[in-house]
Amino acid sequence: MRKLFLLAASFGVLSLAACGDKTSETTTTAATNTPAATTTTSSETNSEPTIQEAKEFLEAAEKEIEELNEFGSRIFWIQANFITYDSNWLASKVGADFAKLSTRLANEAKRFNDLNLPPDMARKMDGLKRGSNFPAPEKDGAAEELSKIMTDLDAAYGTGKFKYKSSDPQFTDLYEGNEEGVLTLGALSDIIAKSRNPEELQTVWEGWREVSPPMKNDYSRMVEIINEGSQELGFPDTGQLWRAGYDMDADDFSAEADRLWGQVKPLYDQLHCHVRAKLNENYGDEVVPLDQPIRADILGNMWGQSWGNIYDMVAPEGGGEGVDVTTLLENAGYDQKKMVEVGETFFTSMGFEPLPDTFWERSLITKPRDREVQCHASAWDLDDQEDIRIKMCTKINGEDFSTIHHELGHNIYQRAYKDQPVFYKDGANDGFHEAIGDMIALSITPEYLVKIGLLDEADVPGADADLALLMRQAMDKVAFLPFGLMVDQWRWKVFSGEYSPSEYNDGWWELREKYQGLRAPGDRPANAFDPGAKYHIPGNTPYMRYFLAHILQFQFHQAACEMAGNEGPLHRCSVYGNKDVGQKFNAMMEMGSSKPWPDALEAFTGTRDMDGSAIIEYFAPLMTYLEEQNKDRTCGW
Ligand code: X8Z
Ligand code: ZN
Repeated sequence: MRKLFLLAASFGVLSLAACGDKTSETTTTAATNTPAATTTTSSETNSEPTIQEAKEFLEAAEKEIEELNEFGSRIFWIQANFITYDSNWLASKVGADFAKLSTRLANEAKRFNDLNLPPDMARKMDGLKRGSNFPAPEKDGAAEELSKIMTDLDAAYGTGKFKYKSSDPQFTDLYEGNEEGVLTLGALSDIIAKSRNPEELQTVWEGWREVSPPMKNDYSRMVEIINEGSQELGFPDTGQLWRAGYDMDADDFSAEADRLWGQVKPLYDQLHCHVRAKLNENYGDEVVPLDQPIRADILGNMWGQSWGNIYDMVAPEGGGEGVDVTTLLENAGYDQKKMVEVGETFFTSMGFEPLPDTFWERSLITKPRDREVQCHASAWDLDDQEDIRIKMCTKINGEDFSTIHHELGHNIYQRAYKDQPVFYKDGANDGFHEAIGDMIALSITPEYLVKIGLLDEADVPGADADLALLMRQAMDKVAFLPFGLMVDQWRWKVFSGEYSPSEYNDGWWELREKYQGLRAPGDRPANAFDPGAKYHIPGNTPYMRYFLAHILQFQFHQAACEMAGNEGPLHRCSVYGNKDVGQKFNAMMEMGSSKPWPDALEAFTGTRDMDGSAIIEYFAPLMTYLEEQNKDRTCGW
């Protein structure tokens, strides 16, 4: 849950946990034993605080945060890599320390509210006053209770399993050394990706969701705690706190998300219509009725969030084959490490420094057989300097090849802003952080694959394969958009109380249907807590960032390709080897969160607005094709 790139700052210095303790109840009581508190002289003497005191407060706060960051990160790293009673205990303890520090600093910062601070200091104070994304109230024991719940939820997800024996020979490998058939999420996801048997898909899909009902009480208790914490920070609820982290009014941010969705929804609607029709051809009316939302278990992904694994069912006829990266990796005998090495080469080709030796010594790249690991991929920065790493139970396939670029993008960003003060060691907004590596992965074109020796020149698909290439991308990127949006629509409603605990699951499906046009394969049990079966809910990671990233990465790609003088279609453009683009990209990343995000966006793209028109341009030929395919169909659900 608490990977480091979430740890330091993010519009709240410590976005990982939160809260306060006895010593933080007032700004003056903390004076005795903390560096930040040593600046409280003026409040002790009842005089107005000065700008000099504010400056000293920020310097002291920075030191405290840096120290706890490194200590805490190393504990969280151990916990995520070895989930045991003791590592959970440690993570829970240090999480409470973060929570307390965050709340104490937020409260202390309020002392300077009436000062007319220079803009940079005001920005740092604002960040501190937003506390963390999961703030606990100040009262005794709240930080500890919150941190334990968050640790337990994360561990419950990371250790989740379901016993299922498939008789399908393509899954024999999953049972090697595991005759009992107790499967982890990785194995269950393989079945969802590859099985075309609706009964099997339903069983496995429902089976994984048995991991989450036990989380529900903890989750609702957590919501109570962080809402109280948010209110103490001055926000009506935690959703408002989260939405306040985008250099604009919280309500304006909701409207901004709606506006972006409005730009891309027509494209999603066309894709949905076509995919449902193709699934209907494969599965028939009973499994895929043409006037209903699509069953969420038959889309090749455990959450129906990206659909690339069922590309074979929707491949455009006569549109060429496209390129199947999984097959290329297998044919070339790549192992997991080689996949990461090649990912690194993309960044070095653009002028970025190679990853440090410690990256290779300390990262986790393959799934260990003999211990519990939080397998959800993440990127870490352990010392806010050079100790960057990834943790990933990598599979040798195209999806994970992209995810490697995604994770390395986080690491490259972290290293780019390492000289910023700790308050600004973060993305321009959280969507930027998620978009960096994805933007690079958009440059994995057939021509690029030739350059790295994965594809023969003679096998580069011609223009007749453009639709196939676009369809492959759309199945992942376009399909993702409404999922990226709905996860936090759900959380915002949970935080505001619009969904009470008894409505958690129905609310989840209301939004799954509304935005994605999906439905569960069968009735859900009364105790179901399906949101808990998606990592970011028990892992407590905000999700709107991924929606934004899916918009931003196409904006970045479009701008980069323009810089590179690309004249062909966007989906054939690769900025591999382009050092000018690398330099400009780095200039944006070096800013961290020191400036409002529109400044960072402008530095790279020349525009100050997030804008869905780049993704629309990218997929324009596919849109035309989809509209043609759908013209006699009834779309919608
Ligand atoms: O969680 C992730 C990354 C780590 S930040 C692997 N992603 C989201 C997900 O898996 O749900 C990347 C895309 C969306
Ligand atoms: Zn990420």
